[in-house]
Amino acid sequence: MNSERLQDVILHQLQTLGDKDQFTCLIFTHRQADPDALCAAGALKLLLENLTRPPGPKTTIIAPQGASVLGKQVSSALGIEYSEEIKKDAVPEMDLIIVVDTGDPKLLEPFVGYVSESPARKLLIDHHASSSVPEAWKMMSDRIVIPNSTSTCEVITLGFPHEMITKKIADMLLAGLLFDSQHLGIATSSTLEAALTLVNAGSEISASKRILRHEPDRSEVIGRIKAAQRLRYEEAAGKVIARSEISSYHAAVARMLVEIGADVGIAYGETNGEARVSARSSQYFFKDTGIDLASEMKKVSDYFNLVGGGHSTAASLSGKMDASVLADRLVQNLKSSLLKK
Ligand SMILES: [Mn+2]
Repeated sequence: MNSERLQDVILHQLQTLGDKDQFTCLIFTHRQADPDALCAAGALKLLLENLTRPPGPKTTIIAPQGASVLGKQVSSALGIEYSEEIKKDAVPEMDLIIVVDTGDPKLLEPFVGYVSESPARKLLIDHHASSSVPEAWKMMSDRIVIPNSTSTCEVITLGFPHEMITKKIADMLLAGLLFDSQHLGIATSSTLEAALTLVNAGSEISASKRILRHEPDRSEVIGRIKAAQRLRYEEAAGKVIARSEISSYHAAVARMLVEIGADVGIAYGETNGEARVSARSSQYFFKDTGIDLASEMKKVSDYFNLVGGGHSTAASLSGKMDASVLADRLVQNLKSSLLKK
């Protein structure tokens, strides 16, 4: 993508809206929004205001089924307001719908029908490889998908001229970029280029890292300890796959399992009547074996007709199903992939 293409696409979409005094816009994140999704949405809302003449657009950010723990923490620190709900009859009235950081339309549930049926102009901005498949997002009028980007915030930073990026916008984009690039641990040259743009706009890496620092509360600490008590592991082809059943904090527990040395950590259990499975692997595991957790998770979710996906070293799935059956299937698939290597 050349550096201003995203801005051009948005300007073109705004032109098609005609000479309205004020237009209305919805920005959707994926469900259980993470810092990259919420920061991308918050920054885009401000960029849209700067692209239009007063009174500017009326923009609402919708995080279907709310935000993750860290998503909530980051949005309150940066003043990103979002809503979990939208009335069905409000959606067809919208002029523009933008979906950010969402690798599959099903991750907009329970609102995917609202979005697909709306006559609004629709734009997808994403970095998940699954979004680059042409069939994935037929409902959108335009798509900006850069699978090599480590975050949606990186895509947005590089998609606008530097002068458009104020300190406030940069603070949001840097937090999202740091989160998804694992604090620059998997940064590419364009991640660094984007980070430099944001730092030059007045944002600070140390301040963004502080916003992202997660202090587990007592219930999370107890959850992690319980998960440690229930830990089970298997070995295949010299790799350790650790898993534990827990009713919440799945992402934190999966990460913890990798932190203590497992090659793959899997946390699974039932939350609000729905199974959740979260998996993490080390970067070394991915480099060494080529096993991509996003596609492994998608295999399991497709098999059971559920929703799942993510990135090469971090993926999740959810749906109405016995969580341990899903975890068993994932472990079996991982073992057979490992033994084929
Ligand atoms: Mn992301």
